[in-house]
Amino acid sequence: MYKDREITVVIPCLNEEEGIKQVLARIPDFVDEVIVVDNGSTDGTGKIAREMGANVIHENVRGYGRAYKTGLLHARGDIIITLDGDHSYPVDALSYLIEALLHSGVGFVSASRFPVQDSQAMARMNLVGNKILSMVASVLFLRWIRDSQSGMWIFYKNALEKMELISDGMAFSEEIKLEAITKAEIGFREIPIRYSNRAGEKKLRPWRDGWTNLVFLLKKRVTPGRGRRAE
Ligand SMILES: Nc1nc2c(ncn2[C@@H]2O[C@H](COP(=O)(O)OP(=O)(O)O)[C@@H](O)[C@H]2O)c(=O)[nH]1
Ligand SMILES: [Mg+2]
Repeated sequence: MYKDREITVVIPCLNEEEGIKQVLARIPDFVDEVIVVDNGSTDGTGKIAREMGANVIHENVRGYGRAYKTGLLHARGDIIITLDGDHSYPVDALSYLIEALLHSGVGFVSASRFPVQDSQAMARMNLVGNKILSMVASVLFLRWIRDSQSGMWIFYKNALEKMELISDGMAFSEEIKLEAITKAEIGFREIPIRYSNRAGEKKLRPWRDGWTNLVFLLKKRVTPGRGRRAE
């Protein structure tokens, strides 16, 4: 519990045995529940996470968004925090981020990796791709978004009820932010964090995922209400 709020951390993992160990070892005591969504890993991710006390949920259909949709269904905390299983997001900043949410007056806070603090942490290509996607999202949705692809979010669980989340892939990251932005009753803020080099192999395919995310943005702008609720 943190200030009378139950806290759930949700982590999607595809072959992250190296990173998940480091992440779970640093989860603070006030976190009530850690959900690791094992997205068909063939390494020891699930076993390690279980041994370290996480609630491991298996989702055999691949995809970052798919993993999140499954994991979020099980989250019971009042406040949900997400991050990657690769130890690239700051686990030691959880209380800072919860405080930011509690003081922000909004329902959804996204941790921005920009301005970049560690120039080694993000490959040049990813940096350029992230900047382009964030710029396009900002123009299309008339709202300044510094890091549309960040995978660390802090939000009240009840914000989920107001969202329509469709994407099974990497576009889930921009989709959940845009849902918070376009649903005025939720509200959106960004707050800078330090981003580090990931452990293990990256799963993002820059060209393919970058293109898919760009098309997703355009489609979402044209047909904002399409799709179904996250099931
Ligand atoms: N790309 C991808 N990532 C997945 C999948 N399932 C879970 N993940 C996890 O989603 C997180 C984001 O992937 P990552 O390679 O770190 O992308 P990046 O942080 O954008 O470079 C990692 O913790 C992955 O292990 C999946 O099917 N595809
Ligand atoms: Mg990552």
